[in-house]
Amino acid sequence: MALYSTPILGDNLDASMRANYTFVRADARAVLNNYYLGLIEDIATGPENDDIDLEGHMAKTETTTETTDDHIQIEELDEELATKAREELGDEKIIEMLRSMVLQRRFEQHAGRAYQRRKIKGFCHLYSGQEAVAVGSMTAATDDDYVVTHYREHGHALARGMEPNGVMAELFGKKTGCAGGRGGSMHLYDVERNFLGGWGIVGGQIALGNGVAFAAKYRDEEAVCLSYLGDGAIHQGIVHETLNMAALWNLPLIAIVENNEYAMGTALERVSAVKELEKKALSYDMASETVDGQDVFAVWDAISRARKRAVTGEGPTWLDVRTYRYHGHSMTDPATYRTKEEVDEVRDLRDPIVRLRNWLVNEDILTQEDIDAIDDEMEKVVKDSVKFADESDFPDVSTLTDNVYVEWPAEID
Ligand SMILES: Cc1ncc(C[n+]2csc(CCOP(=O)(O)OP(=O)(O)O)c2C)c(N)n1
Ligand SMILES: [Mg+2]
Repeated sequence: MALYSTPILGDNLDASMRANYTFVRADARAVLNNYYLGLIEDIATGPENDDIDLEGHMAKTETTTETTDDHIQIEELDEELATKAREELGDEKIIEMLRSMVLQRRFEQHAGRAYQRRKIKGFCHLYSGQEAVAVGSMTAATDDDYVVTHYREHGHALARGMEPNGVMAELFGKKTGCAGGRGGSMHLYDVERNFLGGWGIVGGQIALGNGVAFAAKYRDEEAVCLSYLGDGAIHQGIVHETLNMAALWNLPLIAIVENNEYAMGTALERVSAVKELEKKALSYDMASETVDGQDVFAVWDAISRARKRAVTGEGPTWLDVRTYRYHGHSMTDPATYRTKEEVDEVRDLRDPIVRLRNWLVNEDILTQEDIDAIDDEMEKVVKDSVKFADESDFPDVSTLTDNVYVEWPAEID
């Protein structure tokens, strides 16, 4: 934890700095103590035992939808949208969607463990719970579309088809990482896949996404820019300037608010005068809707329709995608601002992976054995990525100043 590496300045500290520093140290110590005492689940990233199910609760491995004393009733996916997805995507594609979601869940569990082993340093924001947003939206996108997203983006990168090895190595800061080890967890990048970053300034990335959308329109490309932001970004001035410009110029921007109910430790309801975020788009005369972000088909459907609007010149879309994050804001967040019961309720009733698995089994598309095999396979893929990252080298010091300035003449098309 960086807090402990701060040099002790002793008498040179003025009183307010000293008070702050003492507070931060005490806070950090409390976090660690609670972690070791097992009081904080969220700083940990999942059970060490690989046999345990994806959610950390044995009961939820059941694929039943009956409610009995022993079984938990999981919410079903929207039947109409599921039927539409089956007709338009086909079963193989839907199985791929499940595979991607399981890959992400396993990836985050291992990323969390690697962080605890201090293999990953700096910030690390886990995505578990939100997988349906990344997978539903990327499934609706074409290879020509662009992605500009926030810092909680491991899931987006994997859903876009980036190699787990390259993503994990980036988290480890290794030169085999997708950004050469220079970006880390918050700055994943893959130009070939039009994946233009993870960005850390809350709300800032939506303006970049709008610039990309502008370029796509200017070049007459049949492409949109999927621009993700958190609920914590919606009151940033730049977001509103961007929405106005996108609507005014009819840009192919799809603004996807991953509304996971919290911005760090602050609940959305405490900061937003408007509770139904889709209303925000009314000021800009822009299409908008609220989407169940725990239903991968609902996300796919909403983005597909938004994409169609954008490429046929009907302009941008703003989506309030309701989701939830299982872990704390970042690896050092004890998440004391919410109860374990609140987290468990989402895990028990609306987990996006369990909902899709149940549907697949109920529709006789997959068996429980198939589902277990996918889980085992993804676990192995992720374990291999950890090994790959661990065994890769750090960038050489001689490359320290590489990429600071653009090579000239730059290729401009
Ligand atoms: C402009 C700006 N202000 C403050 C921060 C510090 N900060 C980092 S993450 C965060 C909360 C963002 O929450 P949200 O947008 O809901 O995304 P989530 O973490 O829930 O995915 C804040 C305030 C920042 N990075 N940038
Ligand atoms: Mg949030």
